[in-house]
Amino acid sequence: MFHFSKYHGLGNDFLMVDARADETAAAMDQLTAERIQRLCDRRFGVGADGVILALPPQVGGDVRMRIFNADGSEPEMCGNGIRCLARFLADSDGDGPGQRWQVETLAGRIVPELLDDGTIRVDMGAPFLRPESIPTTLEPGPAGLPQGSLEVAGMTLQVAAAGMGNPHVVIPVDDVEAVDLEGLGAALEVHPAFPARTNVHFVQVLTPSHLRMRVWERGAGPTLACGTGACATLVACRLLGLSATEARVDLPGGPLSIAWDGDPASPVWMSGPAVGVFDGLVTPELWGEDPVGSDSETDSLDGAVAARPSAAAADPVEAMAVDCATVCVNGCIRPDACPSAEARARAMALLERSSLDDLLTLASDSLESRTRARFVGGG
Ligand code: ZDP
Repeated sequence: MFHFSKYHGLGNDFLMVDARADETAAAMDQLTAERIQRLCDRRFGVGADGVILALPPQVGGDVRMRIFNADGSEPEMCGNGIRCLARFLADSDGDGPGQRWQVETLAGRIVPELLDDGTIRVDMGAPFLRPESIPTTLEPGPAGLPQGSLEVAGMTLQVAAAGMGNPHVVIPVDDVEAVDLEGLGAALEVHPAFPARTNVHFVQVLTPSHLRMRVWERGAGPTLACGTGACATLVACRLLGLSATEARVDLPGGPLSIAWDGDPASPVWMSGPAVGVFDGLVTPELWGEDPVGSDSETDSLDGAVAARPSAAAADPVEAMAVDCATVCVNGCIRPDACPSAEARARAMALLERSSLDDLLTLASDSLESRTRARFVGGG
């Protein structure tokens, strides 16, 4: 069963999955783009801007993070998401203020830290300012970052581009509320000036230390907040001479605090909240069965992973420790080779002596006790 925890950073929301156990990590290659779209669908699924996996580290970090947008695409980094990851790990492992995590991402090593007031401060790394590193076809301009004018939906927009591992285009405007976000956001996301598509940010400078943004995200559309976007926007505004080195950045979902000293080699610092909302289990119907050896192996997210070492990795149900009490409520799923025959016998005995109401109470009690342990007790 796919167990997730719902978290958000200023309304930018994610399904968090603890896949730090090797067998669960192996099973995650069944998380196909199509399944992510289903999970993130706000009507037919759970609903989220994306899915975030906490995975075993590969290059000496504390944990590896993979993020998937609601459309199933895999970006390099996420700002609100890494704060949610820090909060999720702290809630799961019982960590307190001062805890820092060396997180491996496709954008390099990122370091969130839990602060006394419960917010998370993140060393987001240095910005990407060379066109090929963003990537963009815009040439570097006088402000020291790629900039220029782009024709979009019949308008000529003055834009600047910066990367935080993922691409961002920043458009200073007089009034963000007056912007046609749906029209311009969607068009700019796929503009040829951005070969890997891009996140789109309209920014209004209220004062040099107070900015206001609206966001259209690559692979997610309009969102209430974008952490990497707020960082890229402060960097662009600083280089364009529109902002100070530190600013409060207001997003539709709330404010972030962003700081950057203007030196291209210096890290950008982001501080803000992250909140746990609920835990859940996804039904087999929503997860969707995929017989072993089916095509889904080829459309799994990471082809390289498809070439698995052992049969166990080919069957996520086999690879995961089966908790008959929650998984086999409708009868044992692997009667031929139940990985825990003893558990199966207990499950069968439980079924024989319990009414449906008892079983439903049991299932909800177990979910509630786990959620309470994580959100209240920690660990
Ligand atoms: O680069 C992208 O495709 C983004 N949509 C990734 C998600 C970014 C995020 N919203 C953030 O806060 O940086 C999570």
